[in-house]
Amino acid sequence: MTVVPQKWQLRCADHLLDLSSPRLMGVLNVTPDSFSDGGRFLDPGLAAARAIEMVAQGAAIIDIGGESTRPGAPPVPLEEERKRVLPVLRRLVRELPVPVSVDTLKPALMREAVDAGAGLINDVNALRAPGALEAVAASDAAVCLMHMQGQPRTMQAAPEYADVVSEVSAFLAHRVALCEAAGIGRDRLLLDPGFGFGKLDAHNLALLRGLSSLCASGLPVLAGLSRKSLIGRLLGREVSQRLAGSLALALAAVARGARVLRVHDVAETADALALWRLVGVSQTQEEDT
Ligand code: 8Y4
Repeated sequence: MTVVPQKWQLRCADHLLDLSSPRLMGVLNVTPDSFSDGGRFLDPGLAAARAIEMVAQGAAIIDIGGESTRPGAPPVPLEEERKRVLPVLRRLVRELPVPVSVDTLKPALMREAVDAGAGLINDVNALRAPGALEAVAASDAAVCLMHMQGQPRTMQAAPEYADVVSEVSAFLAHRVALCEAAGIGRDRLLLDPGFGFGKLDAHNLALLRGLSSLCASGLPVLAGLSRKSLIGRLLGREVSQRLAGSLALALAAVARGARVLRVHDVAETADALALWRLVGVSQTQEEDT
């Protein structure tokens, strides 16, 4: 009898992440300039305390980022990003019972991160940098392939699509094919439409409305909507006033089949998800094993 690998499990190096129900990825910014958490977690001790707190609140992955990817943010040199990320990563890999993700575009840091035990590489560039595919292929880590039109610095200047849902899906399908050809199995892949990355509000809303079609690829989909500026624009809210909007969009994503939510407010999102589940899980969420 052939053993078919179980669906909705993501292989993250030493961890198998169960995605049979939606999971939370808690954001841990280790940047001095983060829009959201302003330099609070540069110290590995404080970062570890926040990560432990997020896991206690229900995070199934912690995502460490040392380079701000918001529009207009200055690029961070490799050495600086290494100094921010690696001490925190080493500590979290030792102390946390969940996989640790590293948000980076840089292949050199990807290699060091997986060597240090990172379970997932979160690349907003979908492994397009020279050497990035190879860096992940040489590991057992999972990768989140995110769609972005343009480059972080300029992506919001003039986003343009004929059909945003099909263009994002086609881009991701191509990246998946390249990953598989490089030896990164489908059980290590997460897809992400990249809300806010080279998208106008109309594009973001169309992508969220059409998220089910991205989920139809059969690969797990991650949605990152937490506190994003589309909420700010649509509601007229500063970043500190975006929790309610974030929760609404999180549930809208889960309703359309998202399996991972990248969030800042783990406790609050966990409550929203818990009630969502109690109300009843849709076919799309529960079918297959
Ligand atoms: C306030 C708070 C305003 C946060 C803007 C932001 C994604 C991501 C980011 C995402 C994946 C952000 C690293 C942008 N967004 N990775 N990273 N998916 N996979 N902005 O959507 O949070 S950073």
